[in-house]
Amino acid sequence: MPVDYSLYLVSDRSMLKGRNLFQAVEEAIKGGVTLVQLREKNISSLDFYNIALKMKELVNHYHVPLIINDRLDIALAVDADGLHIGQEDLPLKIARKLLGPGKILGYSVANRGQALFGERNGADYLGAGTVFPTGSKADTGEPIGTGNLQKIKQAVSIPVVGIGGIGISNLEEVKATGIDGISLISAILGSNDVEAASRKLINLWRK
Ligand code: TZP
Ligand code: MG
Repeated sequence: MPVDYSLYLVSDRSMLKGRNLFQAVEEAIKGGVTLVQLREKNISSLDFYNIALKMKELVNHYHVPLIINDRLDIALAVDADGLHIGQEDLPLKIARKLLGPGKILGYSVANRGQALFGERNGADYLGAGTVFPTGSKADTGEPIGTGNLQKIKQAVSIPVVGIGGIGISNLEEVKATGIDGISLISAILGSNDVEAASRKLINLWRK
């Protein structure tokens, strides 16, 4: 089935100010999120596995695919719909081989060269960024801006999603690059009304 990358939520429990992660993700899906990535740092494998198992059941109930950040073993263990890896995670080719051909494999890139490498080595989609400065990830490197985002999109034929600092205020500029979707943390999970924020973003994106 084709994947809808339009509004791609990346999870971050530190944004939730005590709110429940599963509830927040459910609200986001009701508002229009089309894809969910479970991203967990500093957590035991057992906790990650248990959260992933529950998250898969929740998002698949709404026919939304679940992507696991970084951890191939967790993705396989819960039979997630896909895996997202970065420049310092497992080599892309190895991840593709171990994940199998039927799963979605995402790859983080910051320039055209990395994008071409990703396309050649088995990525199904690219997460390009950070597009703008972001407070949600420490080690992003310099923002690439929408000019480079557009260059990345034009260099490859696989879907490209933009990530980093994207929200209502810069959505038009991001959309003008022709990319396939936007990937966000704080504009959704940092909002007091996760469902309303998601609805506003998807409506603007689809306008
Ligand atoms: N990878 C590149 S930027 C980023 C990640 C995970 C953080 C995105 O978060 P936000 O709050 O949407 O800027
Ligand atoms: Mg990673």
